[in-house]
Amino acid sequence: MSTCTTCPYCGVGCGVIASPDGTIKGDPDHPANYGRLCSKGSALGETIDLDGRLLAPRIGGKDVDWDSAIKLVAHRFSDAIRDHGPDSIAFYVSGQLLTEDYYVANKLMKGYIGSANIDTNSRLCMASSVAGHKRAFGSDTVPGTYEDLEEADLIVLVGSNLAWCHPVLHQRIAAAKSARPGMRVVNVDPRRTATSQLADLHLQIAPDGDIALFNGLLAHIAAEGPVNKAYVSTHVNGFAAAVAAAECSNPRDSGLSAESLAQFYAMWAGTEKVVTVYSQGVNQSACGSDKVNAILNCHLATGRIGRPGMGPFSVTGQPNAMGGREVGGLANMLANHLDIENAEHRDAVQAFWRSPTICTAPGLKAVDLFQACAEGKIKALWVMSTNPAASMPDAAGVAEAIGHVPFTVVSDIMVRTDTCDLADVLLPAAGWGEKNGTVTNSERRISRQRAFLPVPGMVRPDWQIICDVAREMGYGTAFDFDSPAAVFREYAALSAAVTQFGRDFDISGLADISDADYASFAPAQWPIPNQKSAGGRFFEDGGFYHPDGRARMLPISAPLAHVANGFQLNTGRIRDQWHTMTRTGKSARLGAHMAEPYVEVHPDDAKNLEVGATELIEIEAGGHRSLLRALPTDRVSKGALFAPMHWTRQRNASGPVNAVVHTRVDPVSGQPALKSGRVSARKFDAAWYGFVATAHPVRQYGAYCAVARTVTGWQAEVADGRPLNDALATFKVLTSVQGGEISEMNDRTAGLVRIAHRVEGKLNAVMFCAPGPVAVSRAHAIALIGTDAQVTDALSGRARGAALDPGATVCACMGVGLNDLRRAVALGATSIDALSAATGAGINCGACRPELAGLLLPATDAIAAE
Ligand SMILES: Nc1nc2c(c(=O)[nH]1)N[C@H]1C(S)=C(S)[C@@H](COP(=O)(O)OP(=O)(O)OC[C@H]3O[C@@H](n4cnc5c(=O)[nH]c(N)nc54)[C@H](O)[C@@H]3O)O[C@H]1N2
Ligand SMILES: Nc1nc2c(c(=O)[nH]1)N[C@H]1C(S)=C(S)[C@@H](COP(=O)(O)OP(=O)(O)OC[C@H]3O[C@@H](n4cnc5c(=O)[nH]c(N)nc54)[C@H](O)[C@@H]3O)O[C@H]1N2
Ligand code: SF4
Ligand SMILES: [Mo]
Repeated sequence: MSTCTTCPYCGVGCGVIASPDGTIKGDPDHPANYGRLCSKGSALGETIDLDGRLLAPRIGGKDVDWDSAIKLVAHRFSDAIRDHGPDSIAFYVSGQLLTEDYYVANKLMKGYIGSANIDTNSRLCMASSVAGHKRAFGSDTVPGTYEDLEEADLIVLVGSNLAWCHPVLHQRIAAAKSARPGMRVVNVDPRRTATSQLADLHLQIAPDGDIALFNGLLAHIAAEGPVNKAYVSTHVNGFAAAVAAAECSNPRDSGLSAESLAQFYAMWAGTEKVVTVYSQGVNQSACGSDKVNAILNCHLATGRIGRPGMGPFSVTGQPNAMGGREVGGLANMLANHLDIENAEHRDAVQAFWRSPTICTAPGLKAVDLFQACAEGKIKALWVMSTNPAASMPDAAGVAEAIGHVPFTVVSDIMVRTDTCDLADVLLPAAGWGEKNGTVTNSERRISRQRAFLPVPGMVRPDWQIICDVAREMGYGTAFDFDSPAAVFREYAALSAAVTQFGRDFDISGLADISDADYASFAPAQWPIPNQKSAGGRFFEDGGFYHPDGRARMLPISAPLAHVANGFQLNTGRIRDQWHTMTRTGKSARLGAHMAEPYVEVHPDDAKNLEVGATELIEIEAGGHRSLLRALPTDRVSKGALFAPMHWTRQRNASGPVNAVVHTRVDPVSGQPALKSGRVSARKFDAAWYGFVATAHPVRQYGAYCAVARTVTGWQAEVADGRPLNDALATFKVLTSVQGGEISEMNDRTAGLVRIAHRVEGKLNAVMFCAPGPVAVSRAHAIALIGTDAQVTDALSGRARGAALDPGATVCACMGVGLNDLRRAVALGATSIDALSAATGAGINCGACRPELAGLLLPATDAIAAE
């Protein structure tokens, strides 16, 4: 039997049809994706095994029963409240919790413990958008819908690598563009990315040049005419001051040429139907909130908002980033888009909850929260569904800070993560496919996640774990829910109880939803004031949420350029991994796209650092360092580096890249500036490099050791600064092999060592070591593991005869490699469709199509993994 559910990764919120045997298909009826899925969604079936799962509660590393774990957690929290007050407790939660989980966590902290020290990883993700929306609209409202992207004549993607991070939206835009060739796409990003390939114009902006760019646009709009005077005079305050401030900015501070600016301004001003999509290149900045308002100003001035095909569109990252904002998951918000600072709001929520208390002031935001941990102010911490020891800036400092907290609880689905490793108590949560609830996507659409797998071991859904702890703390009936439907009903009833405040978020129409209706709930966009009317756009006719009903344009100044030493470190995502890789890292197919952490560096900088392609770069800041594979490319500008955020201590011996990212935040939103670290960089002096393929997990060894799953087991890329004195001993440490036959080939003059291990006639592990980066076919070595291949073949390092090395995987679904594609290009393929026909690449989920397009460009433009 198959089940309709929702993908647990990005904020597109695609509908998925899943079967217990792991078969995954796109849901043709879901309005987010109409049947499409990207590579991560398609590979969900490969990530639901129980390998590495946390299946029982643990205290101090030992399995215990639930009763002992819940009692300990509740009593330690209650003791901390009694001895040090409510603010000595902190929850750090996640946009990957379901709405029901999030609602009860927030209710417990804000209404019962009586503190607002609950913040979420959305602080690292959406906080600047929330702040910008609230300043402009009086509410945290995303006005548009996905259809606007298809109806627009111009789409501007600012700080968004949509092709890799919201692939199904990217595909929807690509399809609309090929159906309507007049549609244009502009990409604003200091880096050339897979998304740039869809764009008619890539504006390779200076880091944080966005305000200069959009202030210049506003000044242009004011001077050249497309101001919507009727809209502004009826619905908008602050026009004159915003324009005056914009006129003080120099658009050239964006780093763009006068020609590019003129082209972009003419395009934007001259196109009524324009959508400006923005993401982390905007939010994750020390001036992120101001960037958001600089963009919103242009849409408000032209009245291009809330009508089909136009509007600002902040795309959310996590599957329930939007839901978390609705339930008040951030330390400075209350449930239902109500405000902590507003006494009437507080009273109404407290009255509805009939709670003994309610927080009266905003709590600690993520960076401050972990700072308070470091300072000993937090006596008990509960981390749920997020991995801050890897994903927070200054990750090493955060890990140390968690170590300072006398009592740390982590709810996760995995036993080992960088954060789980620091916990006193681990609570096993039900994962995707095992639990029920709702999520809200980027276009405000609420969809059900439904269970389709048996619940393994002792795991419980997060909402239930939170309620168990709350009950044990003595908050009894307020947490006596017997199902996620019951939690959802209360949440919707809260929405009904506070309609007098007239907030944008309204799901009062669901207050009486029955269990059966909840079970069969079809995706619906809020507002849902009653069951018959749902969805739509906001603000076409004004109706903003400031007390006077008008929007506010804000005077925004561009940040002062400051000269700094070293390299600017930009960070972000790759197509086939999700965050800290606890789930996507299980799929060999996804791992094959990019199997190790890397850093994009401009070829001139690489030359100056004397680092060759595939050598290692050591980046350093604040006494911490990270080792990454060098990828010289002019996709980044001189002086800039780009590294993906995904690799953690579990997968790279040198630890997460966030160890070297600073904790600078946006003063308005508290969101960290994760895209603009300052680091020094040098070549890592490796005495040797190695590559290992094995049937079994790798034990990390050496300064650099990046491990990944393969179709036949595991692989590791290794390097160390100390000489390789005993290759065999090193091989045994890495592979943990015992018994069997070992064959070693040594070329002492060239410093080459090759080792193969066979057990009962089957190849179990191979290792290749060399003084420089190891040049053997990874695909060949991996393919031989578990086969009866001869030692000479295994140690030859490349395929014999006609079998050619496919190269790094580009198409994860069909397993097509870069070399396969290059060969097809060499044989005459000149279009994406021809490449697909020749190799099979791109025929399933289509997420690699931007990379296929890149391969058809001149060599230096290719975006695929090299
Ligand atoms: N494959 C994959 N998809 C994901 C995720 C994942 O882990 N993997 N995570 C999800 C989550 S939670 C999120 S938040 C989203 C993030 O989605 P995106 O925001 O699209 O992804 P990022 O790679 O973080 O950053 C986007 C771009 O911002 C650019 N940038 C850096 N500095 C600036 C600047 O000053 N100005 C401008 N204009 N651009 C700049 C970077 O070069 C980068 O290409 O992705 C979601 N989707
Ligand atoms: N340098 C840099 N750092 C960044 C970013 C960046 O662009 N650059 N982006 C930031 C952004 S936007 C985000 S959103 C964060 C994301 O960072 P994190 O939230 O830390 O990353 P995840 O790997 O998604 O962590 C989710 C954790 O929850 C666990 N989990 C999965 N399902 C469940 C469940 O159902 N219940 C429970 N209890 N646990 C579960 C997973 O195993 C995993 O350990 O990273 C931020 N950090
Ligand atoms: S675009 Fe991909 S990752 Fe995002 S929801 Fe859809 S299938 Fe999942
Ligand atoms: Mo995010």
